[in-house]
Formats: sequence, structure tokens, C-alpha cells
Amino acid sequence: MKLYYFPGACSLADHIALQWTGIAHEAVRVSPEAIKSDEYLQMNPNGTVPMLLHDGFVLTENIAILGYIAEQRPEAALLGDGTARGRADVMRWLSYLNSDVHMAFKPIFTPWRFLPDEAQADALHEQARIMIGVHLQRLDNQLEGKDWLVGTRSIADPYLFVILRWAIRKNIPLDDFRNLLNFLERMFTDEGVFAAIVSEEDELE
Ligand SMILES: N[C@@H](CCC(=O)N[C@@H](CS)C(=O)NCC(=O)O)C(=O)O
Repeated sequence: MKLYYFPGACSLADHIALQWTGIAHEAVRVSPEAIKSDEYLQMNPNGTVPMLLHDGFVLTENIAILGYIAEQRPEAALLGDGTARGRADVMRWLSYLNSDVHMAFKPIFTPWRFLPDEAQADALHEQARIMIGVHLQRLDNQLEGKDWLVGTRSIADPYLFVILRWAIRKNIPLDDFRNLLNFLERMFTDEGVFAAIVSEEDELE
């Protein structure tokens, strides 16, 4: 498998899932320019990472990719407890992370896509930070009494980890979210997470 990624982007979730499943893979670092090239757009017309190539199959969209990786190694049990409800629970949290929480960061990362006048970026950032705080509270509540979002480790957890790293990078305080801080510590001390981060950051040098 080949995973196309930017360091620290949402593609890091897939990178971690590849580590957790032990699937042999090649990680291909791309630049913001490369993902808008004709060659890349032919494979992924949305011009985004992550993108996965597997035996001629081109897969885009993070939730689909995470699900595909997890399906290759059912023994890693990253899709819930094996019941329809368990799987739906994983998909519930992945969908929330992808369509609500991830999207709440977009005005901070790419304000020019939302505003005709960049001078309004500060107000937009402020609003986004308020929304992100609401989502973080909801995620913190979900983790009460649990080590992982759905109770057992799943493909939703690396996505949450990516989002918490963005929050740190953008100086969004996490001090009030004890469960999220515990979760972060658990992830930072996980071997697979460490391997994925080192592999992405090694590429930077
Ligand atoms: N709907 C896509 C969104 C992926 C996405 O937003 N990727 C970001 C990195 S986290 C990206 O490639 N941004 C570059 C761009 O939009 O030009 C998915 O879920 O895979």
C-alpha cells in the first residue's frame, strides 16, 4: 500500500492505522503544490491528502481509507467489537470528527477560502475557536471513564489524536479537558503512534 500524506495532516490518522495493523506500506510525502498537479488530480480530483493506492485501487476520503485499512486486518479489531452496533459507533465518531470537528479548523487553516476580505480573518478565527471548544468539550465528555473513544481502541482514535495536535499547534487550550489530556498522553506513549510520527518527521529532513 502507498499512503500519500502531508506531515501532521489528517493523513497521520491513516499512517497510525497502518502501524497499528502492521500492514507493509510506503508513505509518500507530497507538497501542497504536488496535490494540485494534473498527475495527482487525475487520481484524486479533490486535490487532497490522504490518498491510498493498493494494487491499482485508488482510494480517497479519510473515513473510507481508515475503514479499508482496518478491514485488511480484522484481528487488529479497529472497527469496534464485531457487532453492527459496535461498528456503527466507530463510524459515528469518525463521521463527527471528519465532518464537524475537522471542518471547524478549516477557517483557521485556510481563511481565504471563506472570506473575500482577509482583514476579517481574526473574527473568523475567534468564531472557529469557540466552535472547536464546544467540540472538544463533547469529545472530553465522551472519554469520561474510557481509554478510547468507543471504549476499545479503534480507527476513530488516531483521527482524534490528529485533531488534538492541531489544537496544540494553534494554541487552543486543552487544560480544562482532563480526559483529552489523558488520551493524548496515552497516544504519545504508543509505539505505533511514535513510529508514524517519526516516519513523517524523518521525511522532513
Ligand atoms: N474530505 C477529505 C478532506 C481531506 C482534507 O481536508 N485534507 C487536507 C489535509 S488535512 C488537505 O489535503 N488540504 C489541502 C487542500 O485542501 O488544498 C477527506 O476526508 O479525506
